[in-house]
Amino acid sequence: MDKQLLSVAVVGHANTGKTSLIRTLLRDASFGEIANKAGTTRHVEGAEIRIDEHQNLVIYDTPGLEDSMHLLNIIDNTPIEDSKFEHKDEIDRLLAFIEREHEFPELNQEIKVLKALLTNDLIFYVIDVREPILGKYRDELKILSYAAKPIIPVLNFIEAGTTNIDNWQAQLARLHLHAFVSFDSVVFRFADEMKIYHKMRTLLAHREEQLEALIQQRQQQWQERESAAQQLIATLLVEAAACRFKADNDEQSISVASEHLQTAIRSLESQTLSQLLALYQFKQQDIDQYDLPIEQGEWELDLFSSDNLQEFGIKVTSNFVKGAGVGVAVDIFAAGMTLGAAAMTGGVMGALWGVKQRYYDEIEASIKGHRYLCADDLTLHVLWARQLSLLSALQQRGHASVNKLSLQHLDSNKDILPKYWSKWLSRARQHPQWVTLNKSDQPKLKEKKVLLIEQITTYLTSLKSN
Ligand SMILES: Nc1nc2c(ncn2[C@@H]2O[C@H](COP(=O)(O)OP(=O)(O)O)[C@@H](O)[C@H]2O)c(=O)[nH]1
Ligand SMILES: [Mg+2]
Repeated sequence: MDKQLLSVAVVGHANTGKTSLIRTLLRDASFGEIANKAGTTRHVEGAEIRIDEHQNLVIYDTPGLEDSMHLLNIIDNTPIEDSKFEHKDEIDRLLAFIEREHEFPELNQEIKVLKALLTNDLIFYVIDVREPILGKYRDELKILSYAAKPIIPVLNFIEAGTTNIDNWQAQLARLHLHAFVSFDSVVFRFADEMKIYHKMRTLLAHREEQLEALIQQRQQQWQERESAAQQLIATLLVEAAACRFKADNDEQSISVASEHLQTAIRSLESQTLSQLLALYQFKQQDIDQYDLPIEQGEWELDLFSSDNLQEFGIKVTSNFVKGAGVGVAVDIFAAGMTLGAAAMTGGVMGALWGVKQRYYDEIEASIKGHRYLCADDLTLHVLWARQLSLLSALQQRGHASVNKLSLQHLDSNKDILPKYWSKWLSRARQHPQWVTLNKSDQPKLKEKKVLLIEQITTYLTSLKSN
């Protein structure tokens, strides 16, 4: 069976953001071409959004309507006396005009738009609300109305054009267009996208089921993706905290171990980064274009640079020595584990065995003059803040924006750490095996790790709903 299609044509004046809107809806930055000049889209190009195995939503991009006054004039003067035009209405007039397209080579682009109007189920009419309401827009809307298709005006650039929105609404209402939506493909909100689909469902009553399925599917996809991302971040935190390296009790050995530790944690963060970008379908060229603080798939700013503190608004408190830099790996004993002086003496090993089995390695290391290095709290704080900022940037931005959006403005509460933060860290630090767990490992260990990741993920989810 062929797929059932629901089709939308996106029309509007040149440069109102038609291609950008489609990119954002598709979550695909490679669709079409975007430029800050008129006439980038010269032909009709379509792309599909899957609803389920039987149905798709197809969205067609169209060239801008350039000279609507001239076009309207010609259409209005196109004769429809011929008997083949039985309705003698505006649709017939459009059809009669299209039949004579070869006479109007200069209107070649506009005619493509007219064809799209007639062949699709619904029209998105994209408006740059920063523009004053000029005669050319009224003419455009009049032409659109001839096709007698449901129209959803999409008010774009709402962030920059707030003052004009009321005027546009009033004008649209005079033209019987009440079901508009506002959208900004740069400052993207998932709720706005949902509004578009809800309006479609209202206007296309006979397609209600199909649109309901689309709404469900989009919502589910969005949530699944978000929780997958939260899980990636929680896993990163747990594994980075669990990371440890053994060093002898001398400067040289400690510095080598620190290097290893930093390399390991950098690489964990880097893996998470590529997983997050893949999850949100950002490709390398998109990142360059959008100027995220990422270069060649890596964070521009090194995790262990103290510049992170300012960049991510982290206030340095308590036992951190100002100016000492981030990522000074600390002895695991300094990181909150107290075994008491007794643990340091010989013979105690046997006594502790069984009771504090978990600390066996540390005790042994300290007796033999070794120590373990793990990431300090501040490093993990920076790591956490970076991931939260990145996630919020990936979620908020449409696939259409080209301006730099600095991460640090996205979340002013980054400095507030979760209530159980220290507990999480100390639990992870006690389980160095968690970094490399694989299938053959004990299910018990894995279970505990999964449990902690779940707790952190739940915390992240609760942040969202507040
Ligand atoms: N600030 C902002 N810029 C946008 C928005 N939509 C599109 N743009 C920019 O406007 C320009 C024209 O967009 P484009 O999608 O090519 O318009 P089209 O000619 O109608 O397809 C591009 O530079 C876009 O990045 C928006 O909602 N907000
Ligand atoms: Mg375009």
